[in-house]
Parts: sequence; structure tokens; C-alpha cells
Amino acid sequence: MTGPFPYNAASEFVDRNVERGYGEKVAFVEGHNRLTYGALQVASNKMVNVLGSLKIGREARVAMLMFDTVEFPIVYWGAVRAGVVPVCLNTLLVVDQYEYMLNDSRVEALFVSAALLPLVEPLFAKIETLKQIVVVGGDGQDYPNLQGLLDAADSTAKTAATCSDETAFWLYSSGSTGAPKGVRHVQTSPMYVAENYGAKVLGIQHNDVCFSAAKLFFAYGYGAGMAIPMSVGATTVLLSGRPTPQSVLETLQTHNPTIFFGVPTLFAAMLAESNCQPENGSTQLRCCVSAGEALPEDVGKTWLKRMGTDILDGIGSTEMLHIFLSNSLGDVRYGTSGKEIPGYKLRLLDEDGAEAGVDEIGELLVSGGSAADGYWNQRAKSRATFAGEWVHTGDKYTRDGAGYYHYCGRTDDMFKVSGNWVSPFEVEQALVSHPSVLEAAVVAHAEAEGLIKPKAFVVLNQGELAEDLFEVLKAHVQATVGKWKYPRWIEFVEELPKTATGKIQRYKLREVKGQG
Ligand code: 3UK
Repeated sequence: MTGPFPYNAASEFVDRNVERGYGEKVAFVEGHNRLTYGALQVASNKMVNVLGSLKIGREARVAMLMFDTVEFPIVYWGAVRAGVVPVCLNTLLVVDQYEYMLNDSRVEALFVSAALLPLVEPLFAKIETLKQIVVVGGDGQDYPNLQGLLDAADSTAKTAATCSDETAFWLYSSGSTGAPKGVRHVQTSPMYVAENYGAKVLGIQHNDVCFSAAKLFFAYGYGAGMAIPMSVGATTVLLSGRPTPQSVLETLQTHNPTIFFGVPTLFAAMLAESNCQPENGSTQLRCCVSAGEALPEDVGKTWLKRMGTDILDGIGSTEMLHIFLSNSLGDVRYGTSGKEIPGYKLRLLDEDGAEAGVDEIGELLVSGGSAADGYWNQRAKSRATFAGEWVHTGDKYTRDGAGYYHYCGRTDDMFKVSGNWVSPFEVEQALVSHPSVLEAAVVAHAEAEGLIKPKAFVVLNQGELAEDLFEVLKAHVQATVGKWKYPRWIEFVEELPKTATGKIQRYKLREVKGQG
């Protein structure tokens, strides 16, 4: 591997497309809004001057708490161009989580979509480093509005002379234990993703139109909606609202993407709709991608039969920025994660650290040029995860005789719902914070279609119990830790299985066959 060398990703992803003659080409479309590569170049230059006027210097961090609108690439690429580090935040969290991440990252400014302002506004006075809130879209109220700042800014700016190994942006990753971790990605990682997974697996071309139901603040959506399409001057369709089966179908029909990126739950939910038919989708679709959690074999096969396109299941992570092990066009084996992709090396290590043999279970390690530089201010976790060139994924896999990888679960208790992390511990804490609940344990439980959802075992407190306690607890979890994390089933039990030291034995509960 070479480096370090002078490199600013904004030159490659924005300016280079204008140099290629794509200045008039649409880079992003959302609803009736369109942003060409030329307009993005101008706006991201203005953004450099906006950051300058806000006195945000090189290497300082700014938070982005933004929906998927055309302003997202403007703020993001403007910051990268300025050598300022955007910290992309999940828009589905609760205020305490934002307080933690804003403090942890020590951001100096927050760019927030107008609808999310009321949620985080109370934090303005609390976060010591935060000098400025800028409101994106809508009415700025007491705060400056992005559009106003851009309108007033000069459109000539210098692209910061950053280096290839310099931190370009952060994403937050939620781990099995403890608080979320700031994952620091370097300037060259997005192009590494584009030139390997994008070019060699998807065969991305400038005339492709990408649509990702996964939002841009997720590593998955970031690669699918920015790094990969922008690397070749292609077009991205953005959906700013919630990706429901109907809103996704409408988007497919209106914008005719060539590649659609979804998560297993969404593909399954779409297949459950009778109007999910090829004639109501995209006329140009050439393939779909699934990531975030394992795609059940059935969902892939049913989709292919009904919609006529393959779904390429691939595994990626925030730490690796994007997909490193995947099925590929012309080589799809449903029910597996496929094979390692060019640019990445894989190892499977058993519990003794020896290479696992064929069909033997091991932890998956990966090496490749899009690996993060480490976690922010978390040395022990960084050293455990980023072991030299090898990154520990925390996933268990087997590799069959033909070289296909089969997902077996996490090495810890974490699991994914609709591609979003659920920490059993966190949901348990939320349940226990309700007055009716004494103790709770949460495990992953498969629905009929094989998709994983949280299931709770709850020990109740004595006293008055609401009649609709199941509904009450669901709503309570949603309000406390996040909308997708509520238990889909609750079993009320007398006691929970525990170790001598009082740790809940979740593995025992996984064996219990519930009603769900
Ligand atoms: C799990 C999968 C089985 C696995 C991601 C695509 O999901 C992404 O990143 P996260 O950091 O989570 C990483 C973990 O999620 N996982 C992801 N994809 C699959 N498990 N099959 C899959 N296809 O546990 C992994 O360690 O949120 C996905 C691109 C970029 C990403 N960051």
C-alpha cells in the first residue's frame, strides 16, 4: 500500500466529474429538487466559505443531522473540501444519544434539518464546543439557514491540501457494550469502496441511477448513494422520508433507478404487497443489493421470481465503510454472503486463533484499503478491533467447499433489525425503566419469514398493571431508545435465568420457543 500523498476526496468525487464534462448532469434528485455536478461544485465551494465565516478551521468537526435531501452532499462535500470533518449522525435517535455524540465528537457546528431542530435545540447551551447551529430547509427561526448562508457566500474557494491518510469524516457505530464509537475514515476510503465493490462487483457506470433505501448517514447508504455513483459521475435518487414499501415503489416507478439498495426487512415487506410487481417498479432495474443483516434465502428467490432481478447480498460494516464480502452478478448463491471481493482479504479464525477449515465456524477478519483509522478516543476498543491490517468483524461464519461464506451470527449478543443495530442490553434498560417492569431480557427471535426481531422476557412488578401492557411497553421502548427497537413479542415470566454473578443467560432464552 502506498501513501501518504496529497489527496482531497472532493476533487475526485465532485470536480473530476465537471472536468469529464458532466457539469450539467444530475448528481442528485430528491422529489422535485435536482442538483447537477456543476451546481454541487459551486455549492460545495460556497460551503467552504460558509465554514470559514463560521470560524470553523481545518480538522475541526461539524455534525450533520440531516435527512436525505440535496443539501446533504452540499454540506458533506463542502466540509471535506475545506478539510473540516463532517460527523454524520443517525436521524432516528433520541436526544440523550445526540447529547452523548455531540459531546464525544466535540463538534463546533451542527447542521440540522429543520424538522429535527426542536429535538436537539435544548442541547445548544449544553454542548461546550458547539458554537453554531445551522438549519437546513424550512425556516431557520433563531438560527441561520443554510440556504441564506450559501446565497451570501463567494463561490470561489480553495480545496484544502489534505493528505490521503487524513481523517475525512466520521460515522458513529454502536457496539455491543458501552456507548457508540466515532469511526474515523480517511480521505481515500470512499474511492477504495467505489473502485472495488462499486466497479468490480456492481460494474458501476456513469449512466447508472442508484437508489438506496438506507440513508446517507449510514455507511451502507453513504457508499450506495454517494461514493459509488459519484465515483463515475452517475445519478443518485434520494428519498428524504421513511422508506416504506409504498414510498420505495413510488420512487422506483418515478425515477427508474438501475440499482436499488435495500435491507432484508424492506425486501420482505415489499414482497408482502400485492402491488409490488415489475410494472409498478423501475423499467431500468438491473440489480438490487441487500446488506445490513443476512438476506433470507426465500426472500431473495421470491424477489427474483417476481421482480426478475437478483438481489446481491453482501456484508459490510461501518469500520470497513462498505461491503467486502458479497454475491456478485452472475454468481448468486442465495442464503450465503457470497465470496470475498477484489481488494479485500478474509480470514476465518476459530476460538484458538487457528484458521477454520471448510464448513468450520470461525470469526471473520477482513483486510482492505477502506478500513477505518480507528475509534475516536477509545484505545482499547481500537486495538481489539483494528489488529494491524486485520479488522475483527465480530461475525461468525463458515466457508463451504466452493468458497461461499455462510453467516452464523454475532460473536456477542447484538443483532440487527431492518439493518439497524439492537443491543439487547439497551432495550432491557428501556423496559426496566418502566414502572411496571422489574426485570427484562431481550433476545433475537426469527419471524415466520426468517427475519430477526427483538423478543422480550419480562418479569413484572407487583401492583397496578395496565390492561394493554404490551402496547404500553412497546411505545415506551420506542420513545426511550429508538423507533425500531421495540420488542415484537413479550413473554411475561416469573424469573430470568442468571449466572452466579447475576448476568442474564440470554442463550437459554433463545432456546425457549415462544408464541411468536
Ligand atoms: C451485520 C450482515 C449478515 C454484520 C453495512 C453494508 O451493516 C453495515 O454496517 P454496520 O456497522 O453493521 C455491521 C454488521 O452488520 N451485517 C451487515 N451486512 C450483513 N450480516 N449478512 C449481511 N449481508 O454483523 C456486520 O458485522 O451497521 C452494510 C455496507 C456498509 C455497512 N456499514
